[in-house]
Amino acid sequence: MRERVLELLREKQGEFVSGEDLSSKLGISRTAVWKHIQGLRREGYRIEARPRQGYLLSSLPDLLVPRELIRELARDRLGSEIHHYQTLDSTNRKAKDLAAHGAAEGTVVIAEEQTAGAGRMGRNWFSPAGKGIWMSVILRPTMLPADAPKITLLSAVATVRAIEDLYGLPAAIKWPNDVLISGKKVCGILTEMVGEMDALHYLVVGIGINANLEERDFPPPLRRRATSLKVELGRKVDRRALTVQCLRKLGQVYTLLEEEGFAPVLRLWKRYSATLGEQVVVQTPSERIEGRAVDVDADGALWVQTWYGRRRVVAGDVTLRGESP
Ligand code: BT5
Repeated sequence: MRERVLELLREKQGEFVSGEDLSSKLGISRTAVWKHIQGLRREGYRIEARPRQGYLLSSLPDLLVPRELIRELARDRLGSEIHHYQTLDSTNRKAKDLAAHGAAEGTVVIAEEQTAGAGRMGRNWFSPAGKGIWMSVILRPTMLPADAPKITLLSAVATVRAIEDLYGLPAAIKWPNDVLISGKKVCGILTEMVGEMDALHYLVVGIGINANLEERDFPPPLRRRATSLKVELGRKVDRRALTVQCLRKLGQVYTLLEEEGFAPVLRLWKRYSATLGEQVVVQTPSERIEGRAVDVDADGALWVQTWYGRRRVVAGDVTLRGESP
């Protein structure tokens, strides 16, 4: 019933709808209408109430409410099921839980705030309330576990395209998983896989985008290296539109991978790369490699030309020349 009250208010957005109208259209009492209005207000909908005029929906909540996202994603591949939380330790952790219990491909977990947002290799991801997009998507691709890194590259492409489409900002990808604007990190991606040696069960793609953080919101050690869309644009962004666009692009590039293989995805990745051609230092789990980033191959691995030959890197952290580590 709450949904139907909202639908009627939405139809008349900008105009008052009388309580009497609502109660007769829905076949409920005016007190019941009032209760639903109160419920919607608690969810963050701004609804004005005036004697004799009724109710007016003046704004939607600045929250990533599933109902608002699902409406927009009705014709898309991902996001038909969305779990939204005010606070979670980590959306990746929650998504893994749900996937382990059979959640379908395309299920999305979103939190307004994460208390233990995860980066790669046990690092933390700073995720303050209401300021970013902290979300995880469950995918169940038919691929080998060794192919999972391709999904990280693919997700970075999708995010860059969403940012470019909505804001015209020149975002670029630092191998493997960072999205940068003006050389600073605006988004990080953490892909986690659950499977056996030769069978991938599912993947969780965690995407963290700094949407509306101000420079002062970042802890001091991050300030030099991190940025947000708000900082870059000089205005607040609509987190809902950004979430929708990211999921839409992710679905599209994922379909491209399934239909045409990794080659076209890799071409896109290279177009947005901030890494290729650059002098880099790569810290892998076992060593430090210095040289020029010359290629990313069909498996998503980075090739570095060093003074002693070419090296292939499958996992590691890249520092670009001029960037502080
Ligand atoms: C990443 O790791 O960049 C992956 C981040 C993935 C976060 C998303 S949010 C939704 C989902 N749920 C989760 O729990 N995680 C995912 P890595 O490349 O290891 O980078 C981590 C490093 O980035 C940290 O050590 C900091 O230096 C820096 N960092 C932390 N928070 C940041 C932020 N909000 N913006 C920019 N840089 C940040």
